[in-house]
Amino acid sequence: MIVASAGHVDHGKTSLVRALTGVDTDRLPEEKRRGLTIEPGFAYMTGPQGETLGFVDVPGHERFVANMLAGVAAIDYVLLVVAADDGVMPQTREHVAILDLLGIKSGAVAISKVDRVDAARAGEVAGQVAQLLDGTSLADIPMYEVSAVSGTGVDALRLHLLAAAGKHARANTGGRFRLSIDRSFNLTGAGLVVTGAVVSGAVAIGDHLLLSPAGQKVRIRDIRVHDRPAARASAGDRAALNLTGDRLEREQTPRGAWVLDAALHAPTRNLDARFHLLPSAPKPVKHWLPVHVHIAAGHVTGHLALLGADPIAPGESGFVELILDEPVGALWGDRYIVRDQSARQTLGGGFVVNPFAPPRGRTRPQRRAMAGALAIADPAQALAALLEISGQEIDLGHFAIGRDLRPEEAERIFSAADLRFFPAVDRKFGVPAAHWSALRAEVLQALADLHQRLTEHLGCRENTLATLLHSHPSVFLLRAVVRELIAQAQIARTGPWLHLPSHRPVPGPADLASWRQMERLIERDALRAPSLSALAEALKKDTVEVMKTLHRLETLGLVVAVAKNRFFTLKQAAKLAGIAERLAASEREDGTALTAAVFREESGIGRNLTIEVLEYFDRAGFTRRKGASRRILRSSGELFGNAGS
Ligand SMILES: Nc1nc2c(ncn2[C@@H]2O[C@H](COP(=O)(O)OP(=O)(O)O)[C@@H](O)[C@H]2O)c(=O)[nH]1
Ligand SMILES: [Mg+2]
Repeated sequence: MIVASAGHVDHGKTSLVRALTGVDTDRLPEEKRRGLTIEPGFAYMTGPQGETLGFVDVPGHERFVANMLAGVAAIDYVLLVVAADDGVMPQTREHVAILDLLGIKSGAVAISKVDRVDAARAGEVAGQVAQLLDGTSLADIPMYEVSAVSGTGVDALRLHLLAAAGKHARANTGGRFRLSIDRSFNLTGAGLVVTGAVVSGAVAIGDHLLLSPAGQKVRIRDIRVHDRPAARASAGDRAALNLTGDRLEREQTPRGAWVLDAALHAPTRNLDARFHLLPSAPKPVKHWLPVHVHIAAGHVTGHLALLGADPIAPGESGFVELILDEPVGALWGDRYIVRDQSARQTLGGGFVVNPFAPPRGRTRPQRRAMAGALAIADPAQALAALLEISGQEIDLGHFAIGRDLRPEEAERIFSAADLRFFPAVDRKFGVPAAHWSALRAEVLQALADLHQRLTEHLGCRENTLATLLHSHPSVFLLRAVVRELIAQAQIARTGPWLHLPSHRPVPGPADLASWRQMERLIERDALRAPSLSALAEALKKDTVEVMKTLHRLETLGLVVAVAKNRFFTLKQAAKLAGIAERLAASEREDGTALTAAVFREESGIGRNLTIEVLEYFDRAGFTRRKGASRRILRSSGELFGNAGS
């Protein structure tokens, strides 16, 4: 069990830890000189039954609250020290508020320096402390009157702490491994060592992990737990890990960084969170308040944005988005503390409900409702509540990481919810099945309406379709639904146009005559379509007139505008797409399949046309360029139907 001290400066925290353990935790020369704790210090002891107690002794001075926060991050037992002569002082209050916000429920109070006061005064201070703790997470914890000078009460307190350690249930040993770094240093001969509290899971020598948010791969070379060599460390331990890794730098291990299982690496700068504003805060929280956010052992600057319109008044709670100036690693339920811009005062804090805040819609009521649903602790219930409100897709990968769900567990929860799954750029999304079917129906209806009102057009582009829908689906969701409808032949795509398969606009007699003539000319050189001016010349017509006709033929789905001054027949475009598809499927020795050089060779359309066509394919969402080659995003059949065969 790890015990953190807390309380006002000079109230005897360091002296008491020394009296309990025999270890002086003020180890820095400056601390010795000033008789003042600046950095968290550490001490360990073992009881008669082998119970281990670790102490984190934190500074009490108001200037070092950030260091105090680093010390109490991830501990679960507190020793609140209040001097019997001074009684409750400002940092006694601030520390208690912080411990309450961090949700720390176990601990003991030491009324210290009782050698300086009479019994009545000690009792009076005990009363003050009880009043202060009333209504907090630490209400009703036991109190001990002690003196580090005379030794009064020290043995009784030590016995109590050892008994508590014996009974103490380890936190989150089931989760994946996470350790919040509070110190790092280079040790001659060993290399980089980081220390901190293991928040979840376990680690063994030889394990491969990641530094987050840096993303640096590391291997665990050596482990010490509570200052002794160990083969493994697990949740609830304080550990020192000796790390190795290619290009590993100490800069990658600042206070507040994590050593973690690679599956939990998800740096973020935007988090939705539950926030409680302390009653002591000077004024309500308004939108975009500049703050210091303390999360795990570290802190970053950033802003608080309100989710919803109403300011949060002192003593009240609400949902906020934390917008951070630098990325942090954080998961669902992680506690955080907010201090004011000048880092003088603790304003409040709470816990993270969504480490991956949506980029938009902060003021929409739906966003607040989503945060509320995500605040639910049980993942299955949270997902159900979320689906009820959102109707939008849910990033299931993010959901699983945020809650540290194992793949089996995630699968079980997702399949129990009535979801439709769909992929988008290496990610997996889900929407309520009912929402999916409603969107299908809406798409079919929108196209039917469009065809009725715009008889001379074959259809509309996908982004135009999006604007015709009242449900405002995301690009990913609409694309997935359209893809399914095309696969089931409920709708068709011809070139850029989406339409109902039955819809065939009939060209007027003049357009039909032009088309017959033009088709022959455009296809005269196989796949090499002529430029607009060459076509006009061949037709002995004015370029602008030819252009007008081509645009009409384009809306009829007969030609596609590959570039501003070049039109291909749909059949040519489909054939070219077929070539691209074939090339992409046949992997070459150098790993590049669909390159411009190879495409030019296969199609015989020459250098300039090759570039025009491939860039058109990129714009049409058929291919995506990566370096010299391209990969296929959707089938040519999905884009051009069977016009090429
Ligand atoms: N008389 C008396 N003085 C104490 C006791 N504990 C600490 N002190 C003195 O109080 C001062 C502050 O103690 P320290 O442990 O550094 O307090 P911290 O700032 O809370 O860590 C030092 O001068 C100590 O010698 C005690 O039990 N009795
Ligand atoms: Mg001290």
